[in-house]
Amino acid sequence: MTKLWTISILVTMALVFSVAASPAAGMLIPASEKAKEKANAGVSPVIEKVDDHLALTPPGLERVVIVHYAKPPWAGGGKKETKNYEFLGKWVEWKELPVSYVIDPTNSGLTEEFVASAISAGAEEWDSWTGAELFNDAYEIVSDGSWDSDAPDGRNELLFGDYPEEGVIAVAIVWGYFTGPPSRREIVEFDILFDTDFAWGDATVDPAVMDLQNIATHELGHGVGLADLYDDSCSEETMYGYSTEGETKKRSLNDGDIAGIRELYGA
Ligand SMILES: [Ca+2]
Ligand SMILES: [Ca+2]
Ligand SMILES: [Ca+2]
Ligand SMILES: [Zn+2]
Repeated sequence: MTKLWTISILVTMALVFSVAASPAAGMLIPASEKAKEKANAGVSPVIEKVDDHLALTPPGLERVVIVHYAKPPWAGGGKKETKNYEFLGKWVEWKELPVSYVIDPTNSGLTEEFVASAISAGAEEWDSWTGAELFNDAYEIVSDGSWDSDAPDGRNELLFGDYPEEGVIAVAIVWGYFTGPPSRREIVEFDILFDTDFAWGDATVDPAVMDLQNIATHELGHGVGLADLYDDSCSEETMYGYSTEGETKKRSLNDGDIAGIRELYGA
C-alpha cells in the first residue's frame, strides 16, 4: 500500500515536473482511445473512473478528459436534433462558489498580462450571465502549473504545454463525482492545457493565430460543467467542439450557452 502510494506520488511529481519544466512534455497521458473516438464521433465524452488502487483520491472520484482537435474537413453534418447545451453529467456542478483558478503563462510565448487578461475575460463572460459569482475576479499567476491527470492537486490551473498528439488545440480535465445521488455530485477541480503546437494570441489583431480568449472561454465552460456540442446546428455556441485559427466567436456566449449556465447556477 505504502509502496503503491509512493510510486503514484512519484509519477504525479514526474508529470508535474515535465509539464512545468519543458514544453516537450512527453509524459502527459493522452485521453483514452475510446474518448478520442467519441470526440470524433460527435458524442459526449467518456467518463473515466479513476482506478481505486491508486488510493490517492476519495473513493468514487472520477475524471472526464476532453481533447479538442482542429476541425477536420469531414466534421459536422449531424442529422439528429440536438439541444444547444449539454452537461458533463446531470446535476454535476460546483457546490462552492466562486471558483478560483491560477494561470501559468510559461511556454505561451505571450506576455503574462495578455494571457491573464484573455483568460479572465473568458471566465467573467460566463460569470456575467449568471446571478451567482461564478468565477473569482481575482486570479493568481504561477510558474509551477501542472495538468493533473493522475490525481487532483487542489488547484484549478490553466497552462501551456505540448500535448503528445497531432492537431490538438487544448485539453481539459475535469475531476468530480459524476454519479450517485444528486447531493453527492459535484465538480471538484479542472485543469486546462493549451497546446503549444499552435501559435496563440489575439486573432482580432492577427487572424493566423489561435485566439486565446476564444478557446479559454470554451474550456472554462467545461470547467463549470458544460459539455461539447458537435452538431452543425450548434456551430454558433461557445461550447461547439471545433475551432480554427482566427475564430473569435466563442468569446461571447450564445443563447444555448446562456441557457446552460443559468440552468446550472441560476439566472
Ligand atoms: Ca455572475
Ligand atoms: Ca467574477
Ligand atoms: Ca490542478
Ligand atoms: Zn470542448
